[in-house]
Amino acid sequence: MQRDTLVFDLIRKELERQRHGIELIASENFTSLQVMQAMGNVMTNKYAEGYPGRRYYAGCEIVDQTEQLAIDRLKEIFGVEYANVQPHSGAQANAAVALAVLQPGDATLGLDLSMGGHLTHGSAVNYSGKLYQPHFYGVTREEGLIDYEMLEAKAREVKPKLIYCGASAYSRDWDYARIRKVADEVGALVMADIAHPAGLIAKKLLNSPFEHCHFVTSTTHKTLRGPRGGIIMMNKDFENPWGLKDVKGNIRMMSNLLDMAVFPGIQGGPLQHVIAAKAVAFGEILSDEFLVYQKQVQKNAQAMAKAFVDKGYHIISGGTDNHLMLIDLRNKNISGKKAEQALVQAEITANKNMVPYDDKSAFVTSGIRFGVAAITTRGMTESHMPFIVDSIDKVLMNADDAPIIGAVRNQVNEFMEQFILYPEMG
Ligand code: DSN
Repeated sequence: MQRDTLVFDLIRKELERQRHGIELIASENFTSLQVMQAMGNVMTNKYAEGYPGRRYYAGCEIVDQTEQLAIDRLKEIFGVEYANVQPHSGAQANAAVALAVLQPGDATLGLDLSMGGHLTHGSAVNYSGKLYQPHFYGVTREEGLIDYEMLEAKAREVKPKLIYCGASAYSRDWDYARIRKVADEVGALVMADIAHPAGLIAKKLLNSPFEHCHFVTSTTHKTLRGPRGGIIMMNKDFENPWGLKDVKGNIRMMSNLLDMAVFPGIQGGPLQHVIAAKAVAFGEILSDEFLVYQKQVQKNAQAMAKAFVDKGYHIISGGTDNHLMLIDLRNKNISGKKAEQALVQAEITANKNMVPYDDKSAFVTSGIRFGVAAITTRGMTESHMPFIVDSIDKVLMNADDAPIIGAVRNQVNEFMEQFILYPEMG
């Protein structure tokens, strides 16, 4: 068969784009070469519905071993009793927890999307807002911090069955113990979605949700730096408190209900090639090198936040504990949409984002989100952050000036030459 040069040429162009630009999308990263190689392998050919040792297909002896390795390594990383590595994405992981725990129409409580939350935590346009009865908490107007008093008041008022914590655009750590306390009071279960800070939690640089939250979900490709995918974990497997039943009417352990919610609940065949790549990534996360990386992520984020503050930018909550920051651009008279578009011209990639109490729509927004996980993987340290912030500032303050933006782009491309990406790819 003829090689499909059309597609492979585009893949090559994407490699060049990634090499030459500054990647600041907070949910992105660069996998190691071995993680990427593990993803493109013959396991993509294998059907393996079910779980290791109990599949609906023959010939699963080898993929059983990679999946078991991924499960064992993930349990070791977070010190947990239960792990499911099959969710195709974070959204799927969250859907599986909801399916296992909730009945249609049940009340849920999550961080409002417009305050930094996630679509799958009850947004009206997502299954989580259509099938269930979503309620929301927010952040305080002044400090931009999770409004725990509001969360507690809402929980007492609506008595949710499930409380979501975790966010897509929140730069501070979480008080999981406080959330669990009110959850116990109102009879709710708690799910932490740690997709963004998972790498920092893995290396104990942020609070651990595991002893306080019944379920923890994550993606594997953000700060965990693995292939795209999702995971579900529980600190301890537990007998479900409400006697939740499987389809046959049997009361099961939560691990059984979660496994069944992933398959056959919401997914069919697991992506065994991606699970192999997850196993490789989890091996990397267990290394000491990964701790060095995560510490640098935190230092870079703090250095970047400081450089922005020094230039008069308004960071929501005033700074960051993790790998990202959300900037309210209203005092700079530029929308998030325009900022994103101007930055792309300079080959700086970031995404527009609503800020708390935004007066603009989700398509325009008043904010922009920056994350440093990807540039830290490229080898950047605190000393490189001022150049990046200067470049961003120059673009945003001259968003309609093509020659100035062109000059910044040239400087960005030259700057990036020192951070080699995938040299093995030529
Ligand atoms: N909301 C996406 C992000 O944080 O970029 C992930 O689902």
